[in-house]
Amino acid sequence: MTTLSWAEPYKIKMVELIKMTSREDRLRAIREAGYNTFLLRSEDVYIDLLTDSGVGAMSDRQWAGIMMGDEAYAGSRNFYHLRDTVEEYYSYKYTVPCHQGRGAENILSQLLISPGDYVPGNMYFTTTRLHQELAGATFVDVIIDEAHDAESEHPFKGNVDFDKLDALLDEVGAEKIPYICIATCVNMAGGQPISLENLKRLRRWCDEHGIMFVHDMTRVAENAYFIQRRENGYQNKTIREIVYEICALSDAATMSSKKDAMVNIGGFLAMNDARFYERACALVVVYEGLHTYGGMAGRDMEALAIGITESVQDDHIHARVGQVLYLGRKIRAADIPIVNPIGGHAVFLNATKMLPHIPQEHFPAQALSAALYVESGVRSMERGIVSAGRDKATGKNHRPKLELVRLTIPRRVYTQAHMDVTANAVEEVVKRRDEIKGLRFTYEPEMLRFFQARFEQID
Ligand code: PLI
Repeated sequence: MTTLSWAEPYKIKMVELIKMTSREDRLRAIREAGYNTFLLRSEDVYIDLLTDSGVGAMSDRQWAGIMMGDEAYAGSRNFYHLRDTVEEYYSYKYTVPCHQGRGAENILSQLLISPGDYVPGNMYFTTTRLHQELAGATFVDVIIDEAHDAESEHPFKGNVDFDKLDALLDEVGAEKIPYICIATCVNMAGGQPISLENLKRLRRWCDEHGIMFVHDMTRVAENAYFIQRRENGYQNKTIREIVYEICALSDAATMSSKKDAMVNIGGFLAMNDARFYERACALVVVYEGLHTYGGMAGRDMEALAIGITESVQDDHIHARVGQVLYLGRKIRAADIPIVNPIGGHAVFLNATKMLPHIPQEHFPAQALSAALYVESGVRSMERGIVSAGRDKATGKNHRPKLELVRLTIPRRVYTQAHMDVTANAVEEVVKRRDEIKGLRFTYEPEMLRFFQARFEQID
């Protein structure tokens, strides 16, 4: 029974101690980290909102599953449990385990893309686009314009714009579009959902043009929550039913199980076509491992199978998104600009508005993220021009309209008091915003630069 309160449907059985550091410690740490929060040691972090990936708290049942690991090289019973769970909850007939989401993206991109192809998607994701590009494709953004506007209150900012999709089709032809890649609860847009109406229309479009529909289902349960709350006709459906309905519209999926499914490591590629499965099995052995473990330990596949069942429970998802909404509303109430509507996995601060004195080429979101850490020990992540990287053809910086700092909430980890501390920390850093300086690169990696780039302050 879903109640009005988002109170957690669990109690705490084990805790991990964390400690607060001094401002001097944090200043030293961020300088040593080249102003990149990815390069901090986690021991120097108080509240870690870098990501929701692989950092959720597993349940006692999942930990019991760890003890049930069958570590046979081939044909582990945990693989069959995982495969059956994927089919039961997500509809896909065949499952190829991978070590995490990008492992699945690599296999998918290599199998489906030929050099010169185009892959449309509802906004880029860093690793997804990179694997498409490494396989020779060009990513084309077909998300609605509202998704690029932090202030638009559109309830389904993850929706596909069919005019953009048709324009691409007219320009390059269906034979150059091997598939469309659609993310549920679009990460880079601020954790924004896609509607079932839009997904159904996309299914018809794909059938009409003979184009495959691939689903990045990393945060599908959170997307289902917004459908249940916002889309006509779904109020009385369960999250589990909505998740199944979403998945059943697509032909294949990549999954980073480190998010929705609350495991520390793991993912998969799933599909309905037997021939595609055969080809994926042939390739997974090259990069990940045998097709019955693909880079995952048996115990991790067991924890994942259990995590999937927990991730679609209404009470769980209500509490999970409820906590994100709680933090977002608190920050918004202090007149701090964030992406609206508040998303499913994170609150995104609008750095463009918060730091108008820093031009985008001096990385305002990166600077704000570093300043928030120094202020409070809260670790966040840049999601703006640094994350967007460079255009593969021109070498110039992509210049995304959204220049954001992401406060990402791990699942089942932090308490309401931690959210209060975080909101206060953001308020404090806003008070000192004029002191925040822009940054420039001292080291810029060629690929996925945001992970390991280093910066210095511009005086
Ligand atoms: O981190 P991986 O390789 O398990 O998954 C890659 C990945 C694919 N799709 C989407 C939508 C993601 O959000 C994603 C990973 N996201 C990370 C690590 C994040 O911090 O958001």
